[in-house]
Amino acid sequence: MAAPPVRARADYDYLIKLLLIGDSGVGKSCLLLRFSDGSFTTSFITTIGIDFKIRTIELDGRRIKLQIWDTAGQERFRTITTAYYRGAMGILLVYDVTDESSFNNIRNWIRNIEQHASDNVNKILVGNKADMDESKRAVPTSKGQALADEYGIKFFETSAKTNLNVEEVFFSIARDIKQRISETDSRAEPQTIRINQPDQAANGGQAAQKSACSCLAATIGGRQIAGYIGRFILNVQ
Ligand SMILES: Nc1nc2c(ncn2[C@@H]2O[C@H](COP(=O)(O)OP(=O)(O)OP(=O)(O)O)[C@@H](O)[C@H]2O)c(=O)[nH]1
Ligand SMILES: [Mg+2]
Repeated sequence: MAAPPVRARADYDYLIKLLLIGDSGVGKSCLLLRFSDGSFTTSFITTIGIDFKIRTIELDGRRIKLQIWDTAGQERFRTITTAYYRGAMGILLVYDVTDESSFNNIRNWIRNIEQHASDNVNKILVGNKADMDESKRAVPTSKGQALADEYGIKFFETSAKTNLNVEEVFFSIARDIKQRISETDSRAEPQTIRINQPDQAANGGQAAQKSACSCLAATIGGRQIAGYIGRFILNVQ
């Protein structure tokens, strides 16, 4: 009888970690609920600290597991929420098109990213509540676009209520991150073990171990092994 596989195959090719930030009340949790569950509520239940949801999407024949962290916009949770910036591969900066101060604060949120996130993190600007009556609008689309252009990032106006552009925002940033990851992989030195997808944090490092072990098996007999092990340890940390 054949031996059972050591580990079942992961149910995704890439794990992408996203973070939603922006002032309290702009609709971060509603955008996430719309994207993950397809639902919307008008009641405002402010996020306490941090929360997350998962949705797996398909991009160019690859399964991308999106782990989306939803932060509290309230100042009193800032210490907790900024601790999550470092692990993010992409950040959605959300403001409310009917609330000018939430738009003006985007510059502060970007400063927070510069201080706490990885240098290569992907960013996207999102003007939410675009369904609201034009008489309530405080930030014209052109102002949102100009700010995004200034920072060289993509921009979408969305509505969690009507589902306007919600899929587009998440798919757009996921596609950009996937491209960045694959470009980094293809530039890697051939002798370096690439511990890429699936993410080691999500499965206790087993995937990383598996990929390192198969590489070691293929190169046994050479003095390079010590170097490989060293790099492996660095990569899985
Ligand atoms: N009209 C309209 N209302 C929205 C939309 N998105 C969210 N809201 C409403 O805005 C309020 C705040 O939404 P939340 O998603 O809880 O806001 P948040 O950004 O998560 O706020 P914090 O958790 O405090 O940071 C709720 O009453 C929602 O119903 C939208 O696209 N259109
Ligand atoms: Mg919230």
